[in-house]
Amino acid sequence: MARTRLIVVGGFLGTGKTTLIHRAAQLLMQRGLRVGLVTNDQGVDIVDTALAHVRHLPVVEVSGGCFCCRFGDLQVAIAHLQQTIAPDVILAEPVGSCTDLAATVIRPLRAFHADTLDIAPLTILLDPQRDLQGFVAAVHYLHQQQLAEAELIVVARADTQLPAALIAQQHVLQQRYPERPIMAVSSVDDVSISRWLEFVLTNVAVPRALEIDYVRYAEAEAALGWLNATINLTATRAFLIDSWLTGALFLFDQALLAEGVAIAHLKMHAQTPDTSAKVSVTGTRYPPSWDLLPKQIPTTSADVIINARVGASPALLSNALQQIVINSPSYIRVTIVTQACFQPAPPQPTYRMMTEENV
Ligand SMILES: Nc1nc2c(ncn2[C@@H]2O[C@H](COP(=O)(O)OP(=O)(O)OP(=O)(O)O)[C@@H](O)[C@H]2O)c(=O)[nH]1
Ligand SMILES: [Mg+2]
Repeated sequence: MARTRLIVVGGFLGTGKTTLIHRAAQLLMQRGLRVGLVTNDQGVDIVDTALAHVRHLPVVEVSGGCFCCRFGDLQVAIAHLQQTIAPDVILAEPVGSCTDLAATVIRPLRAFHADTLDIAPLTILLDPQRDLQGFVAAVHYLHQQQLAEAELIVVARADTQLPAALIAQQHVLQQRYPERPIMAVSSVDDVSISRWLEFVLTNVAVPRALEIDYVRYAEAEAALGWLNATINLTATRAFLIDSWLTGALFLFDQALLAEGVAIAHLKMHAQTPDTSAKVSVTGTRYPPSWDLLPKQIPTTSADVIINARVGASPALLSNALQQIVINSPSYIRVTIVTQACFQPAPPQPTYRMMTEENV
């Protein structure tokens, strides 16, 4: 079997992992390379997977738990891509509330699949403007651990900051995390993505040794509320899907704001008979950002996937979803098809290899 380069891109919820991976995949495909994606989530019905399908990017998902707890499923996903499309490159995105990837994902993959996989240095994305206020201390700990195990720190969303601020942030990061490459990337700047690709295509992983306090890690996971839902819209009058999504985001945001709940990432994907849409909000009162702007074709039906990750109990998320159902315009009937609200369980990795000796 031909060798595959595996690039794992981690980082906190909503930092920009999927956006970077999708654009990088498109750039690699333009170079004539075969590329596959692996998505990951604690639940099923994953917006990131739906978006990959719309963009015609080959994708396999590992659902119902993070890569470390579903290591067998990750192996199956990689093998499936290797057998079906023989990818030169696989880009894999672990859940944004995941850490200890070096010990639980990278080292086990090196131990069992060195014959077919070349594993790139672990990239961790950081959004320096991200405000984690509103999240409990354990979530801050999780965020720090993610960065501490990075082999490459990518300062994401470089386009949203002044050059001087970017330089200052990289300087601070370099002092906090010495001996580590740091680069700034914007997902709307192909030059910066190519620079990142150059690094992860030509270097190999040297996983860092990191002691993680699993009690605090589990506390962080438990402090997050997760909602994965699919809903169906049917209307007696045609409507524009972007208007409906804008209203739904507002209703959801308001319901959480009323309870003082911090949003990590709220994303929605919609499919009508004629067009697709995808929109995200990565903080309370943050403006929506559109990753798929739908065609302005009125519709009377749509299927919507909603993924929300917030700093609150699942019950509040269920209530926020109800606000969308109750407050949609009367001519649009909103039916919840599937709904899963939960707190991620304490991580129980299949393997935990603390040193290279295990490899
Ligand atoms: N301006 C700008 N926006 C970005 C950039 N990268 C991501 N975004 C936006 O941020 C939002 C969240 O990005 P995602 O790529 O979905 O983030 P993620 O890390 O995959 O999120 P999770 O999978 O939920 O952890 C999207 O709406 C993107 O358009 C960037 O470089 N610049
Ligand atoms: Mg993502």
